[in-house]
Amino acid sequence: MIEVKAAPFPYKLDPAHTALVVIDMQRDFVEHGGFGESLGNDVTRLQAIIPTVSDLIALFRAKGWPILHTRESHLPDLSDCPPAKRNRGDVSQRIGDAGPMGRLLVRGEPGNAIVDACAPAPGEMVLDKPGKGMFCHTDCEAMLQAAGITHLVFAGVTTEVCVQTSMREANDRGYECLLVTDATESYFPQFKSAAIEMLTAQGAIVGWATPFSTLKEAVG
Ligand code: TIU
Repeated sequence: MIEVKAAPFPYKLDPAHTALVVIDMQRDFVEHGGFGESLGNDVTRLQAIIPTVSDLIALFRAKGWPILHTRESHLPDLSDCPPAKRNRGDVSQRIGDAGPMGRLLVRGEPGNAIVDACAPAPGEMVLDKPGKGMFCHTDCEAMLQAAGITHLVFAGVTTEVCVQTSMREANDRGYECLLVTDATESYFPQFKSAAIEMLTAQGAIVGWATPFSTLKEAVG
């Protein structure tokens, strides 16, 4: 076990059974004209973490540890997008509507691609998910079990929406979870800090949090 300094106390990382989960680093959330902007958000806030997420991915590649990339996406016929999700935000620019990067949040469209700096390499796991959480209506649990994964290191966007939901789902399924604090971002700084506090409070009720430099130092 590798001990990583973290909040609220050291996280024990099992190097043979740990995967990096990079949540939704898609053009739809970080570039102009995508789904994130259609919801009224300032997407430039999220662009700041791209170099750190890229360095984190490089660290896991150098170690030979598995990486799972998720994409929030819907089928072209939107049969996996319930009205409870589609009828939110600006109704003139809903999921499935045409935008400058193709149809918003639709699988295979240019805007649905992961940004180049964080793009999956051949052989890495890629998971399309229709919800916020990575276990909802996906094969995530089977994929992780097949790879023998018990520990998950989280990065990506947005902290309090898809990252937090996925981390909560993972903890409920028995995974030991660590969030890399400068490899995740929110459109709302106060929501990011609140999410990290909520996840780590009460003796790591959901999991642990640490910055990238601390993780890198620990794993060597
Ligand atoms: N809106 C927002 O903050 N996030 C999302 O809709 N999806 C993800 O977090 N990936």
